[in-house]
Amino acid sequence: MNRKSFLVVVLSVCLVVSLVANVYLYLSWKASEHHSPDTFVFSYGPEEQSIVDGVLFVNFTLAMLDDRLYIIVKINDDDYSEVDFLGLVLDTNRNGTLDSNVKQEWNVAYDKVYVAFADNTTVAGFYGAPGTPWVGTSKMGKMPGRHVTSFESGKGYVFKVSWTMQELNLTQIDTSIKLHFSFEDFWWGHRYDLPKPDWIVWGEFEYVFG
Ligand SMILES: [Ca+2]
Ligand SMILES: [Ca+2]
Repeated sequence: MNRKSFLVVVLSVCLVVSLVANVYLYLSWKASEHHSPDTFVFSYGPEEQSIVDGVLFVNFTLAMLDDRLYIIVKINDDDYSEVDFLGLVLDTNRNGTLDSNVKQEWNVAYDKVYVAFADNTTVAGFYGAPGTPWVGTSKMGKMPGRHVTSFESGKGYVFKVSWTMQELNLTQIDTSIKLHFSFEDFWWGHRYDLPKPDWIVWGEFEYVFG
């Protein structure tokens, strides 16, 4: 190989390496632009709840894709009831805390409270009377929800719901949102009495999406 051919080979190799590096960088950039889903798992032992005999798991998977927040929640409840529900509170008034909406003053921007019944209906929800940190439901006004629920014996529930950034009052500079959840399992007498704490689990977390 003469000197000229050798240089051509070296330059060709450099070009290929550069091309591969650029493709890799492009793919990395694409990957970071599309935030990968995040998972949050909560567990409640038999001493903390009466919903299942063993440990109850509430498994959140969230993803911010194309300006839409997707939420998937798996709960290993062992029996279906149309009035089992997942309550969600999202910090949509963007003050960094999850606020009670029980008082409902006309000039206050409240956080979003969403009730996802197992039968895909929803109703007005109320969050956070002092000392009762779970979501309560209105007795009237049940309507089709925007969520989709499935129940499989031996596995439990999967709740799926999504909102646009605009619906959640999020802008491009926002990088996280705080959430509260409550899951309430049906028990006999449920409709005529106060909720029983051991039929409810709840938790809070902050989802960082950028
Ligand atoms: Ca149940
Ligand atoms: Ca708030």
